[in-house]
Order: sequence, then C-alpha cells, then structure tokens
Amino acid sequence: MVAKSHHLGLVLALGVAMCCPARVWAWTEFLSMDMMPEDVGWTINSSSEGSSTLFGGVLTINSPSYREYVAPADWANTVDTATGYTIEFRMHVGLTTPCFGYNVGVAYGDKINGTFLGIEPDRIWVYGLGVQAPLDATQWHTYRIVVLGSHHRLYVDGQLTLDFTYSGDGSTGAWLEWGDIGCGWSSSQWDYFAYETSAVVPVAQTSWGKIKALYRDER
Ligand SMILES: [Ca+2]
Repeated sequence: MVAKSHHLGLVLALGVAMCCPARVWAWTEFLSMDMMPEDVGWTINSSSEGSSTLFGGVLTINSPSYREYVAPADWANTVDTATGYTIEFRMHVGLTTPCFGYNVGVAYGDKINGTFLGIEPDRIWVYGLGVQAPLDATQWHTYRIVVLGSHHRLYVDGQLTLDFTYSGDGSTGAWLEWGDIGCGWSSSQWDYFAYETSAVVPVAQTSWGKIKALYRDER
C-alpha cells in the first residue's frame, strides 16, 4: 500500500511537471506594434493630426496636436466593471508641451466613468481627481491599469503606484484611446498595448515588461 501510494505520488508529480507550461494570458486585444494599429482593427480619432511610424516593433507617435488610437468595438461591447478589466502597455514619452494639463496618455470609458490618465515626462496623474505620482516617464516603463468596480489601480513595472476609487462621473460612454490624447505637441514611443475585458488579469500572469516576448513565443 505504501509503495502504491508512493508510485501514485510519483505519477502525479511527473504529470504536474510535464503538463502546463506557464500560461500566457489571452488578452482580448494585443498590439505588438509589428503592424500599424489601424491595420489590425484600431481606428484613429477623426480629429487627429500628426503621424506615427513603426520601426523594430515600436510605434513612434509625433503629433502637433492629437494622434489617438481608438479600440475596436470589442472594448465597448464587453467592458464591464463588475467583472473588471485590465489595460497594459509599455511606453515612454519624449518631449511634450501639455495642453489642459495632459498630453500623452490613456483615456478609458467603462460605462461608469470616463478616466484620463496623463503620462508626462515627470509624473503620471489622473485628470480631474488630483491623483498623481512623480515618475521619470521618459524611461521605458510597463504600465498596468486594473479596474474592478469603482476601484482603480495603476501599476508601474509591477509596483502599485496609484490606487483610487472613482465612483461614477456620470459618463456612460465606453471608449478606450491611447497615444497623444491632449492638444499640445508630443512625442512618444509604444512597445505594446493590450487589454482584457473578461476579467482582471492576475498580477502573477506576467513578468513585467516581458509579455510581448511571451506573447510571441506563444504564437
Ligand atoms: Ca497632443
């Protein structure tokens, strides 16, 4: 009996060891910047100006005013604060001249709130809420926005950096835009942009800044 259970344990241990390499989260959308966003379903805000170029898997946006990429309809169709959602991207900003306070960043509407995360060379902040943190955003960082209900968390390179509740600003729109979202001039570079709307992505599901490489391995 002892031998049998030992054998069973060995079989189970082998089974665990042989099965299931670390799963890569199946993002609802994942832009690896190997193609222009508009070639894979994203659109450009019709008021946009400026230009963007691809080189080496990095998208560079140079914009005299706006150059915003707008998520495909699956964002609007599926975003739900009850199940939560996650937005993750890796980028850095160059010089910017902010207008109305922010310039480069991410704007996300989830049918409960419309939130504007500004990423300036020396800080990140949420427009209208007075929530901010100093950051050298001219360096590459991986940003993750995690929202569940009215609870918003922003991680920078895996560190919880902004944590706030936003209990409804009356906005019922569903949108997701990123890039040059303010009216001043800006330059920024983006390595990838991803979002998941079916659930909050577990923190353990990525090694920060590496999901692009993992995603490529998975394909
Ligand atoms: Ca701008």
